[in-house]
Amino acid sequence: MEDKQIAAEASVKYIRDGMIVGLGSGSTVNYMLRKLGERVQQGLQIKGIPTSVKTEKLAKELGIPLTDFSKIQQIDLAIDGADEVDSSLNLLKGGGGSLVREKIVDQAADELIIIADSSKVKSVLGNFPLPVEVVPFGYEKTMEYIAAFGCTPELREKDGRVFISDNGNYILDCKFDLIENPVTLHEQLKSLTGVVETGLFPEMASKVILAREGKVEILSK
Ligand code: ABF
Repeated sequence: MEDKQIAAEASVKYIRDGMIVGLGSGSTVNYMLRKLGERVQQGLQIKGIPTSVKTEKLAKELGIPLTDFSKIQQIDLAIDGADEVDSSLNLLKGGGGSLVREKIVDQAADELIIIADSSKVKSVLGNFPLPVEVVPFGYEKTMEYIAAFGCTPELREKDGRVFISDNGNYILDCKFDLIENPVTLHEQLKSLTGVVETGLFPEMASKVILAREGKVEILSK
């Protein structure tokens, strides 16, 4: 079993009867969904809030009951993936293009658990290009403003066409040298009118469940 699957399946132990669970996105989360689906078939009573159209589709296929923000008061636990994690549990996310809905769900949760293989752990964020979701209107100008913070923004494409997020926006993948101050950079980028959200999730995760060569490791604040 690969490390990301080990980490994903270990996270399901934290889901208890009656919980409202934020369901993240990505291949590691997909392993978690499959394990969660098995537990639901065995009688676990939970309802999930999906963070992407892809997650919603897989959750439905697995028989995981879903709900939405109009029907719930609180999200007890969110489980999500990440592209990078630093030693302060700051996250760089959005490689899958679902960062806006992920952040809405993750920040609404009482607890956020991140699942990943150990290759995601970095001393400093930024080796992975930072995804930034932007409004399509005037994105060329928004790109200029973002580049002024010391990066090279690139408009994400998929299958030869501009990638459109679940929210109808564009994603810019912004290559920084390194991101020494993720909180400051996030705030600077969010101050730009055309920016919807950044893939920096500073100080949000309460726990990171990793797997390294088959063994589970837990990072917590
Ligand atoms: C999602 O998990 C995204 O934010 C992130 O890009 C992705 C990581 O995908 P994978 O688990 O496939 O590495 O939450």
